Amino acid sequence: MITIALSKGRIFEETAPLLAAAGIHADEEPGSSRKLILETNRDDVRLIIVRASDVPTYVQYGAADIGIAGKDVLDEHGGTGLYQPLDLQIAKCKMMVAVREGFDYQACISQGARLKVVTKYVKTAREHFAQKGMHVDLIKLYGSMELGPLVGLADAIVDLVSTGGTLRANKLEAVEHIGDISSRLIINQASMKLNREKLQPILGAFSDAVAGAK
Ligand code: PRT
Ligand code: MG
Repeated sequence: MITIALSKGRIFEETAPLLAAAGIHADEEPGSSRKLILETNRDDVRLIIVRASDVPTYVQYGAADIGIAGKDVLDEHGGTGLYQPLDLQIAKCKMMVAVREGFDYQACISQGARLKVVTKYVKTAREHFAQKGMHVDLIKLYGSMELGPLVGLADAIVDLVSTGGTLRANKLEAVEHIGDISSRLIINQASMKLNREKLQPILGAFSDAVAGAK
């Protein structure tokens, strides 16, 4: 049995066409189903539906053979035990630093001010500010980072931005680009060796579908 770990929402939506290209169709829509294990048209392939940030963990420990996870999530996880053979070019966005409109971020940097930063991406943020030689106090949040600077919890946020609509709606502005994010196919390293003849065609179909979508 090949188990594929996916999250609901934008990753599933953008993965469904890739699965279809590999001849894999879920029996139910994860959006409407409450089931956490979805059977597919193939007897030897099933999908499990997990939190986006948990996908690498399921694959690392072999509870799933394959997963699809954002680079943001993989950077925080660290990638232990995972092959990352393919950039799927889906769920694209940017990791950014943002502040309240009018907040003089550059002046803070040049004065060497110690900034308070809220983020879900503590490792990414720590590495980014360390590389810039900036001293920051990082405060971990699990969501709605945009609120932090509005209520005095922080001076800045590190978060994902796609359309920019959330920043605008909360009168925040992006001041620094940390990196480009997209979702990656990940494979358990031991499973890749043991199940190569089953995994290789799926990997190949995904790879062709991504190349065709360019
Ligand atoms: O389940 P859990 O809440 O823990 O996970 P999650 O919220 O990370 O899952 P999900 O499904 O929202 O995101 C899954 C993956 O999609 C992420 O890991 C990213 O790799 C990718 N992705 C792409 C995004 C975005 N774009 C994105 N815009 N993930 C989140 N956002 C959020 C962002 O954090 C911000 O709050 O959308 C808001 C900004 O969007 P705009 O369009 O207003 O700029
Ligand atoms: Mg979300």
